[in-house]
Amino acid sequence: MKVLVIGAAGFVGSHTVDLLLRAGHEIVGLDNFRSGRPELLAGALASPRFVHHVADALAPGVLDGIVACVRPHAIIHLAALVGVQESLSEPELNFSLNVRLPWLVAEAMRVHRIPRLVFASSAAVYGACPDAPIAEGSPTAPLSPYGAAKLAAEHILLGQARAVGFSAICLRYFNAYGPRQHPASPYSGVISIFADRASRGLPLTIHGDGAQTRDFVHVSDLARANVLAATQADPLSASYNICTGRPTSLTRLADLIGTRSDLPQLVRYAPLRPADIRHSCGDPTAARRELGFETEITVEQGLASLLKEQPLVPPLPAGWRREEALLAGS
Ligand code: UD2
Repeated sequence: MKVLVIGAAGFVGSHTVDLLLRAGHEIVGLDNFRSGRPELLAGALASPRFVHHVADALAPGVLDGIVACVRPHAIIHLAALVGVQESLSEPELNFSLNVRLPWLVAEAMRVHRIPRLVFASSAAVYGACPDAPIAEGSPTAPLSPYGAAKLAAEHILLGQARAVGFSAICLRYFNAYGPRQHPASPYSGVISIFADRASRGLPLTIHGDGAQTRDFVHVSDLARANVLAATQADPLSASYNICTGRPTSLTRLADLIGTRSDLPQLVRYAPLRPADIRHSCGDPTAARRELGFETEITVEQGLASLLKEQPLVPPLPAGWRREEALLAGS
């Protein structure tokens, strides 16, 4: 099957491309490396079944030209301005990338009669929803331009799908983590930041009391959800939570890192972030029923493999106390 992946060089995109290639598909990538990184495609580029276009999908004619030329069986649209904070500082870019670009994709689906679309949406569409767990029927009330744009894009794509007759699967990712998420980015998730800091012997900062919880989903599970949604026979066009259904507190995360480290007590507390959501845990039932998707990697397993890739600090030199090691490393 031929698949066009828009946003192929991103954190989720590159894992999705790798998985599609492993499954024997033919892939065309599109990414302008705004937030994607060329090095993430190094493995994929070795395959004769992968071709990548470096171009801005928003530029006139680019998307239409590529879709016309490739005529894929499915499009996986992952390109986005990622994250709440960036959407607050760059509202116009948020609109262009997270609303206008999905609309261009919807138009390309219509004009070129592409049968299947998978769209990366976000748990941000729910805002501070008090439901536990949060199901697809729970109220959506985004708290940020990012969440609002993702919800608008879902409506644009699902409306177009109903009008034109293609299938559109919007996947609402909960908190993503895993290899290739850049820990230095201010938009990186807490697990990548914690794993990176632990590996350098730096203290972990918990904003608030640490009792807030998230539903952490490993990127290889997200990639699998994308591939299933793109290849599954006749799934229902709809929005689906991509989540584990298991909440993990920040304190538990820090403890998990501590138990694998020489430096168990290196946590400092900082004020709660503005607009921080207290609890967020998704209900994975609909994705299991309609897409046959279930997460495979627990946060304990995912964190352990991340820490293995980023080895923790070596044992302290004789006579050093932890504080000295910290000062030397900070
Ligand atoms: C995630 C997404 C966001 C949006 C939102 C939807 C990421 C990076 N962000 O925001 O784009 O989809 O979910 O609800 O995936 N924290 C610390 N110390 C740190 C970093 C974070 O205590 O060094 C806390 C933070 O205050 C929050 C929790 O960890 O309570 C998770 O933070 P996050 O930035 O990983 O993700 P979140 O849920 O705010």
